[in-house]
Amino acid sequence: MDFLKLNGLACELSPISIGGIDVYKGFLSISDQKLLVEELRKVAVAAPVFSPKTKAGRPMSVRLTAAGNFGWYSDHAGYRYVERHPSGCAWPEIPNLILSIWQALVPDSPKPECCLLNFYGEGARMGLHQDRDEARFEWPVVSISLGDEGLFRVGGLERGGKTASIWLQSGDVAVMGGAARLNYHGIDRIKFGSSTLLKDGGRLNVTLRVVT
Ligand code: MD6
Ligand code: FE
Repeated sequence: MDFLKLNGLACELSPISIGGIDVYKGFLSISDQKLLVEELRKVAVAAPVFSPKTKAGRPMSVRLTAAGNFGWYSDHAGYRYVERHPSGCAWPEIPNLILSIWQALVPDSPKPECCLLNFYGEGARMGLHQDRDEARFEWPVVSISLGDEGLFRVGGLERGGKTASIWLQSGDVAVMGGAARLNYHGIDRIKFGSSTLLKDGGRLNVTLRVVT
């Protein structure tokens, strides 16, 4: 695998299933995580993070940006993928290192078209939601956790149903596909300062998706 010194091969690791989402604990070595942060910083320089507004008009506590053919945006008009950063520039390319994680875990899926970066500072959270802005739901979403721990909650296909939770730590990678692809999920809170990976603390989550 290019560059990556993964702690194991995906086919040899047994993920933990949480609400149907496969979580590969400790998938990325510390050196992988450091390389990823360097690459993702370059993305955030080319495409600075911003706080989109929810449909209700409140700014999200998470700051985000993206790489790839599409980024994600939201305002009063709703949630959608967009081909340009709010500045009008195209999104930077998805770093090869990130593509190799997708390739390692879901080799039979087409290449991801969006690499969404969610940055959680102290107190940031993400409410329960479904990932359903993509044109098709047959391809998985791959999610990489870096930095501080985040409490990930997963439910089913309906809001208000039973949920299960797991702390996602730096280097964990989750795959949400198959019957779980449209399950509700969110981040209740982070343990600010629990990791030293990011210079100023916080949590960085990277999700990869096929959009069209
Ligand atoms: C987060 N993750 O971990 C938010 N979406 O910060 C997501 O919203 C997510 O982890 C789709 C698939 C996996 C995820
Ligand atoms: Fe999501």
